[in-house]
Amino acid sequence: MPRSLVIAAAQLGPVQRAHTREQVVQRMLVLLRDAAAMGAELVVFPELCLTTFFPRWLIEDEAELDAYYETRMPGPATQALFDEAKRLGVGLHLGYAELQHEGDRKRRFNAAMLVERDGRVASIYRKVHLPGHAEPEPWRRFQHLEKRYFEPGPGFTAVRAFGGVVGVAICNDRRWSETYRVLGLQGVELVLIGYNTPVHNPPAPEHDRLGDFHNHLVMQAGAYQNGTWVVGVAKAGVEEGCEMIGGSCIIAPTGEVVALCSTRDDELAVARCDLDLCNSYKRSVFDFAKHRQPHAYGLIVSRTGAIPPEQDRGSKS
Ligand code: ING
Repeated sequence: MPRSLVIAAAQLGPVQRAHTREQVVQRMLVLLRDAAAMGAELVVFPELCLTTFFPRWLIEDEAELDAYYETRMPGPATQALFDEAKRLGVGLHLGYAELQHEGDRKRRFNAAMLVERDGRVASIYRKVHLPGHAEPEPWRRFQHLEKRYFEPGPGFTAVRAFGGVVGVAICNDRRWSETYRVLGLQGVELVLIGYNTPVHNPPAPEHDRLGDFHNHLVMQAGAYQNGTWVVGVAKAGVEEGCEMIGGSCIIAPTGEVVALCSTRDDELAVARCDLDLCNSYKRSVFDFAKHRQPHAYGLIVSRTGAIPPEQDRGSKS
């Protein structure tokens, strides 16, 4: 009996500053119900899906900034979504800004929660790779202040859920091969990744034309090189004048895209994912125990930035 799981990538179109959480949840409920009607057992929503992508602005008033975070998940606005998912027997993944109070200290994470079909919280992941910058850079068309508004999370932990081994990553994490390999070394069979990705990247505008290509390149590579399914889900479209890519997709362990959104609006991409499709990769070309050579990989952990060799070996001096 194949361990198959019907998964829906539930892409969201733009969420404007004026949109309330309740309005966004109403859109999510439509996607959830449509996905359930299509047989989905897990519905994957994007990164920071409840609000507009607020790191694009410098927000100096702390109360204004805090208003973008959740202190409880589910909270007042999302309880209806969690209740409906449980009623439908459908699992959820959703990204949100998490504000924790530790004594008189505030801790802020770019988080994502995985909820099983019975409503149990299977995992809470906190984004490790925070792109952008911590101090405002006025030269940019828009800011990307994730390093200002969030702390890096502790790491990548796969959990048993939905009949398999499931990992979560968020947005920029998907660009780093370490993300998939740390999960791969836990036997991951399904990696869920929400993202909010502007088309324009101010430090490297020459990359803009390749945004959609790089989006799929990194997730397809991660899937194939670790013998896992990967589901990438965008909050897409033009938010407050900032254009964001779509391209939400479901990628098989073969590396192939098997379901794809074609708009930048609220849209579902659904596929039946046979988790046993991972096995032929995990037991052959990517049989880690048989083929990996950790003695050669030390720099990956011991070194952060690249350090080139001192000089050209062929040089006379
Ligand atoms: N967004 C982007 C991402 O990694 C970015 C940041 C944009 C990186 C464009 C490179 C190019 O997809 C988030 N939220 O991480």
